[in-house]
Amino acid sequence: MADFWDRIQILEGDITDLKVDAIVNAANNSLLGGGGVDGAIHRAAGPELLDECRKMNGCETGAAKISGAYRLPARYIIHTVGPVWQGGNHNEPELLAACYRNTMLCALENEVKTVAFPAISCGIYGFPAERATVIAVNEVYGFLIGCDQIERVVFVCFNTEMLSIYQSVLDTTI
Ligand code: AR6
Repeated sequence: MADFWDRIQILEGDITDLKVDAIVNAANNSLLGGGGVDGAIHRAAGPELLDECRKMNGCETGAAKISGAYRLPARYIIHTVGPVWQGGNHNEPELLAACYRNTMLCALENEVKTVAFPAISCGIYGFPAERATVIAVNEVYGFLIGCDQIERVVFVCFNTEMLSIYQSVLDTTI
């Protein structure tokens, strides 16, 4: 087993390039694709992904559902639906925390050992990046403490600004 701190990593890049057991998709309730990372994942995985997603009956905000990854180097995609930011008084923090927890539970149930997350809700859904990052890091950290099966969690940042937010949250909150 790797040292605990080696189990949480951050990197700047495109999540569709990662060869991990599961990448996480920041999807919408329909699970039928969209813009942002969702669009990138569907484009890279190919049309078979949409065929499978059509049979999944959507996904509630805060929940997570797993599919195959088709043409991606990953084995699975775990789709989760983050909250749309509406000012912070509409349960957004709790719903975002639920996305991370339910995704980790889904990973556990499917014997996934390595998972890569994008910054759920931080793009089109408008969640303030620092607040979202604190939630992401705390939920994943708390989960990993009680779980040996998941060996590595990667937070994938799409640009340098997001990378430095994750870096400072990791340096200060845990
Ligand atoms: N790899 C890693 N991160 C990425 C990539 C990528 N290829 N592309 C974008 N990001 P967003 P949301 C980052 O908007 O806010 C879709 O239409 C991006 O810079 O993808 O949860 C869905 O269908 C940002 O930091 O997801 C929903 O309707 C983060 O991923 C809606 O957008 C999340 O941005 C979900 O919005």
